[in-house]
Amino acid sequence: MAGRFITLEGGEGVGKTTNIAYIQALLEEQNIPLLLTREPGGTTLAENIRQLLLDKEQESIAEQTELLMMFAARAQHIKHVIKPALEQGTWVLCDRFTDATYAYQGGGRNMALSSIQWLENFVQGDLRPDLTLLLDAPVQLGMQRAKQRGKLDRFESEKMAFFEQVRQSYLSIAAHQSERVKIIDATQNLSSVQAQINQALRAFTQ
Ligand code: Z5A
Repeated sequence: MAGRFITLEGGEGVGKTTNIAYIQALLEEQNIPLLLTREPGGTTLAENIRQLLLDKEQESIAEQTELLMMFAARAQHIKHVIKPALEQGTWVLCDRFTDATYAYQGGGRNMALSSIQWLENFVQGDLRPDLTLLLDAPVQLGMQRAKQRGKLDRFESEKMAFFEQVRQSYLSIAAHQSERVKIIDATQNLSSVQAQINQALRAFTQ
């Protein structure tokens, strides 16, 4: 495909949303046509699934249901947004993708990695991110930052042990796929985080 696919990953409050505009500016400086999107979400139906997933007032969601809803939203997103953009030569910058499923449903909820792998192949075919920026910070720090923004959603209301497993899963993915996944130390102040992002993107676009 002509466009490149970049994803942004990390636990709660590590600064993904904060840094998206910065990454957008860096790529647009190089005249790269870019589409910003997010998961779960990115189409009307997938955003509706997102609302259901984040709402903590409804009936409890079985972990199998949660996993299938993540991939249902993803299938819709890939077919209607991500693939058409990449095929046209537009780059796609996505706030979270399947690494989040390995980290949250695999690491956090202890679901079998073989089930996630099967769904990944079924839904994505050979589509995988070309570059992933993993913003990493201790769970406590990310949670403190996330809490500053107000009410916690269904995921953010999980216990610390859950988020620790999520973080360790992300770090394990980065260790095994170091060509694709670049770790950004998100404990630093914003300008230092952005300097690291800049360096990783320049290495990728050169
Ligand atoms: N999920 C899943 O389980 N499985 C999947 O397959 C997928 C997702 C795709 C929604 O994700 C939930 O879906 C998510 C996982 C699950 N769980 N949760 N929760 P989301 O991406 O929409 O939600 P999120 O992870 O909660 O994102 P977030 O909390 O918005 O975090 P963030 O975007 O990384 O952080 P931020 O809003 O940019 O920053 C937080 C605060 O910190 C803010 O006030 C900033 O000004 C401040 N900040 C940021 N960087 C810094 C630095 N460097 N220094 C100081 N302060 C900073």
